[in-house]
Amino acid sequence: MKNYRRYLITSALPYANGPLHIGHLAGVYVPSDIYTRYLRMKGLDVISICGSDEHGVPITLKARNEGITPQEVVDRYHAINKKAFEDFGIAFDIYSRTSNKIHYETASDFFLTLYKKGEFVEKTSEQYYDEEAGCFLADRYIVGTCPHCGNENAYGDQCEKCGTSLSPNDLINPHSTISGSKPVLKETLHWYLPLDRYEGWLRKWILEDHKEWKTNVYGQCKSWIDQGLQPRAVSRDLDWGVPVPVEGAGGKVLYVWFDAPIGYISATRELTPDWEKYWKDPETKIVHFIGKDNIVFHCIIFPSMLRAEGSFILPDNVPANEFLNLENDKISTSRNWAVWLHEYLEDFPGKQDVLRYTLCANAPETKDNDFTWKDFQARNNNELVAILGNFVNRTLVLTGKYYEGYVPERGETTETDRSVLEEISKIRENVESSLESYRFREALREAMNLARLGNKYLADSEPWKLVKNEPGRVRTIMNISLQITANLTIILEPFLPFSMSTLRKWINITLKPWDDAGRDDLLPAGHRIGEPGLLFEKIEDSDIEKQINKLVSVKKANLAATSQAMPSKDPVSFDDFTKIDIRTATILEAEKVPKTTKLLKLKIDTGLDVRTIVSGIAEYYDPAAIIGRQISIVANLESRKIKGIESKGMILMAEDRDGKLVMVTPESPVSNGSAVK
Ligand code: B3M
Ligand code: ZN
Repeated sequence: MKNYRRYLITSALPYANGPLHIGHLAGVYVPSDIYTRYLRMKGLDVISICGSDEHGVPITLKARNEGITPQEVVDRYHAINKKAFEDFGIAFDIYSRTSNKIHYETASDFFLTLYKKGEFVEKTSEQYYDEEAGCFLADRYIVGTCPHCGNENAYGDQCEKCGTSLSPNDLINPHSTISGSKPVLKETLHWYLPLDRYEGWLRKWILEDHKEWKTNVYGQCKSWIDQGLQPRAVSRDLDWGVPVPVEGAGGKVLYVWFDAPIGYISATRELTPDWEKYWKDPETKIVHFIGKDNIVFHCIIFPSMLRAEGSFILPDNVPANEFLNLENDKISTSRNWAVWLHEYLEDFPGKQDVLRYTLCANAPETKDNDFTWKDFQARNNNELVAILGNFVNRTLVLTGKYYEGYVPERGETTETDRSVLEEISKIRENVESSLESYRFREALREAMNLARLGNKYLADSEPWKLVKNEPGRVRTIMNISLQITANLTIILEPFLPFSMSTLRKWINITLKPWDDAGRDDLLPAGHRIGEPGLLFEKIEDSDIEKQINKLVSVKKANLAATSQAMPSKDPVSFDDFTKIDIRTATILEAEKVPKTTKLLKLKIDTGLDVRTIVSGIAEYYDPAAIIGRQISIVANLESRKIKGIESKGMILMAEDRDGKLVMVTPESPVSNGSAVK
């Protein structure tokens, strides 16, 4: 492995248009913080860079919705998010922002350099324009009716109700959210980064030279490159962002994904006049921590920009995580389905490390993962309290009790003692190699093995039974337990910085360098330790229930907010109504219609006859589970051929808001063929 002179660690710049939640921490910031703390403890030259991403359309939309300026939006969330990071011990060297002057200069210069070198392609295209407001409209500024689900407030890029991605052309009755008028197409000029020119180079750089990248990252890059890269517009018609620094480009700004990664460079410039050595000297190792939705920008587009510029080095690795779900559902800001960091701290004050621990132990490293409150409780109670806390507590309490808080002399050691002491260095090496390959879950598990080792050592050697008759032996056991404790404050420091700092106070030592882990003399005999407290406390069922109830209320509120029933149809006469013959019936047989995903073929006893009905319910009902079920049918519907099967009648189903179909079943059993009226 190459030895680098210095490290530049970046963490994705969160958008300053909302607060941070556990998904952010688990995906990006906990791993980047662990990694950075580890490198710092190794005594390496490392800087950790982050800041707010303060441009982009969603910020302008939020401002419009709240009747404030985009600057006010980003000021608010920049402050909130900066504080949340500090509260959770995410120790960046700088937390900057892309609305800073230095960023405008850096991004603007970067664009100009590429522009002057002829690295862009200029192209005119047609974009939606609001003639009343006199401005172009980003897709998000166009709303209309979703052609798939009828939602009248679907955006020009996506319907948030049914999740379909759309283009403004798909919308029925599209209108501008600014003036309400119907948008028209108008020509506009933009600058494109011709990614196609970099395809061959990217293929070699990533697919051949970086085979060690995480498989999720490598795989995404490969699929982008294999599909063929297209020129990407790097400017937008918008009035919020870094102005395109070219004459005649009034009303155009840099695309947020062009300026945001340059934000890493601006932040480094803001941090140190020596910034260039971090960005331009090949002796620097650059690592970008991001979430999976940012892979293409960090692995394909930004590197192409850097390469086009010519004087920058490229990242050595881009360890992206997958997504974290919450209680089996996608985290969503608009649906308020999240654990917000500031709310967590209100409910669990002082328990930052418990969350850091759970999120790392369960990080979505190779696939999406689920955060559940039950797992959070179990991790705390069964691991932090029962293993780590228990070991530390016993060690410190016994030292107080037997030796008035002075570290006892270590006498002759047994083979077990020696193998326990030797194990510490091995654990350190294992943690190191996991961290170096960005396997943080594994690193944490390994680090906790030191606490497990200590716990087992104490439990097996039972000093409390020997203290009367073998005081010399007990001094040795306690000395070794204390050395393990001191080593814990090194090895667990990157993961649990709050608790380890507390523990260091109790044992009266300062933070030691990483490479000291493994030493058996961190606490010399005669060293005085302080009064211990409880490192971790049990989390009660009632605390967890409270959190779960909170989520249940969110689900209910969401349901109520979206439960607009479909408008009623035109009136019909009673006579017309009685023409429809609705009857009760029982399902006798059910099977999937081959080569279809939605259809079931049902054999039905209608009381009048036994007949076949084909019904589009296969996505909601398992054939085996509905045999014997009583249902209601339209008995006199003209028969139809569906996939070559004669279907006589129709089963009545209630269609839920999300399109889910539910059978309309008599409340208690009735004879088949009973009329429903
Ligand atoms: N603001 C992160 C996101 O997708 C985006 C990252 C920019 S990193 C240069 O939330
Ligand atoms: Zn829809």
